[in-house]
Amino acid sequence: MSEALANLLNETRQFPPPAELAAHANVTIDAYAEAEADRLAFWAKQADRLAWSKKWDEVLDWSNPPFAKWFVGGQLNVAYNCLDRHVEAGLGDKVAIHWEGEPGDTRTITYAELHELTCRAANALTDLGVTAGDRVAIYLPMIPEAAVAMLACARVGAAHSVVFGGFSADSLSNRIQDASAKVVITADGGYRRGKPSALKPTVDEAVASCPSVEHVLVVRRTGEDVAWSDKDHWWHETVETASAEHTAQPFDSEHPLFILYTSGTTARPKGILHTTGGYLTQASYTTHAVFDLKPETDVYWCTADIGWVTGHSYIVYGPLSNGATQVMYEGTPDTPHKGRFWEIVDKYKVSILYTAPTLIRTMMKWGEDIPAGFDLSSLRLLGSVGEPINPEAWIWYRQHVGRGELPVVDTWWQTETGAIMISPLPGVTAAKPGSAMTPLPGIVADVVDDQGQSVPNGGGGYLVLREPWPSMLRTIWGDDDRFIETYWSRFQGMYFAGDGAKKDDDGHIWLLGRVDDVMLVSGHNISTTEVESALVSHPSVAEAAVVGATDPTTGQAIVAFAIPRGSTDISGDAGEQLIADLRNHVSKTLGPIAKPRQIMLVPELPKTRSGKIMRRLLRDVAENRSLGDVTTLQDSSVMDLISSGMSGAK
Ligand code: 6R9
Repeated sequence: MSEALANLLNETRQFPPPAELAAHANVTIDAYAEAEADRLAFWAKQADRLAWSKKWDEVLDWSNPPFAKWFVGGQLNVAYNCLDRHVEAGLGDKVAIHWEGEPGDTRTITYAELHELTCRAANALTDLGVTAGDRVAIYLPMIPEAAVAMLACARVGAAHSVVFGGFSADSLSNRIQDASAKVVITADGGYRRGKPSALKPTVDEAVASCPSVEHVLVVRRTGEDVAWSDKDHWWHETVETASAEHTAQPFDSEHPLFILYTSGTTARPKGILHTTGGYLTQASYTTHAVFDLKPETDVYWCTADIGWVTGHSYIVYGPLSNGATQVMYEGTPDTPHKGRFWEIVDKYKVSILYTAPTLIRTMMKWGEDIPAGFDLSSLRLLGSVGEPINPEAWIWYRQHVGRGELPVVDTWWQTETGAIMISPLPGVTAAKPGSAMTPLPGIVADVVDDQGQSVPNGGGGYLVLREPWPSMLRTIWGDDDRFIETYWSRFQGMYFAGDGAKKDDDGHIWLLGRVDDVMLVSGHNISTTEVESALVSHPSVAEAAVVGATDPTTGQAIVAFAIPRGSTDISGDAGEQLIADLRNHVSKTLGPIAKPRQIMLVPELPKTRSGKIMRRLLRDVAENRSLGDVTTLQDSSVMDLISSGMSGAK
């Protein structure tokens, strides 16, 4: 990181935890010292929060790095931990899921009911020939059956591979083939933006090129007509008629639990493999620690899709292993109106809300009047995940959703890490807007320079993890070499996360975006995140994405795409004036080197299904290239909007 830009963000605001929360927090400051004194004993204690059929002999086997084994010799069943043990503890009547369909239909599912559904699904999978060690692909909308399908796989020891509903037939087929999945669980369709959106035709097309698939299990959700083959079985005719009796069998701590493909912005998708004991230990502990979840009183809502790792760890395994009551929502935030999220918070009295910066910035764009129209007084904690949250978005979230008083936990982690790694603790940390702050107890993260040397406070470089952690990926499915090459070769003995980061003067960690996205302008490294945050700090900008485009004089030049806030006038001269203002604003905030060569005002940005901005496509636009692979885009029409606007640009 160049010196001129090493300390660009002069963010000095800091928000201590509310006294009331701190006084009753699940985890206190002592956890850091405890973990530091004996990291493995600390994790063993967290593993003890789960029910094991057989206790482990050794906490960590790291004799063959980077291949870790956690809780070696231990045995447990993940579904038992998420369901049976709560029912056995007398909590069968407690609501597990308040489900809200996009059209407004609802289902309330207790732990006893979720257990029963999962047992039936486990029996149905067994009847279809699924046994421990098999793989099952799941391609479903956000309906309770998605959680049931995952838990049923875990129950019988089959690894699930969840693929975002809405990915193309090619993407689905590649993922099914890579894992040699035996069964696919899907639905006729789901509801998106007010209408049924079919899934089954995509599965039919994908399965045609997947010889490993023996059966397709189809949930009826929309009731639309579907083509039918002899591999197909209706969920309601197989699962719902199967026996409700099923005894969960324990599996080895290192038994595969799931494969999840990273969105892969450039390369071939990587099948990230997670296993049983370590994964559940950390997913469960972090839910307890970071969200301060009190299962007796909280109503928790994570707005992620189940096809994203966030849905795995913080809708299914983390909350359910803790016995939480949660909300699950099928649809989009603006159907049928822009207040839908706040209406849901109000209706179910949600107390913990976990969402993504993209959503917060969208809400900023729509304006604060919308959340102000609902009663959000049930909320007591807010979380963010997926991208760096710009300081202004953080402040807006706290101010307009959190009544100016709620803690915001900005949680850094990855599909590969399996669970949250760097985050404030809500009862301990005085959070700074835009910073993920400190590694959680038991996690050893650092920022290093090109040579792998730890940078001093105030310095920037690459985010690494120095010690193995329980929910770490175990390998890339079928490709140990690529696992070593991608994550463990950049720096000797350290996990390379692929994110740029810096330490501020207090040693707190700020994430700066993927290192692949860093721009090199006249010999200076400039982080996309910092320029984007500078743009979002302007009162007229809701959201921004920045890329480096080839430039004959500076090597790369900064090209920015900005979405104006709600009522900003951008017609004619007003638009030109705003662009000029924004270029000056960035220059003033970060220094002249960071002044964008060009700024486009756009209505939308290209995003993945998990809400991450796809800068690669914007780079194609900025460099006048035809677009690369768009199959992981949430909405492909966005690129037409942007490209057509671009032609008139200077
Ligand atoms: C959980 C998840 C991982 C990448 C990660 C980083 C970005 C996630 C972040 C964040 C800054 C945060 N990321 N959380 N960047 N602050 N709080 O998102 O997993 O989809 O695998 O993405 O997302 O770049 O490396 P995944």
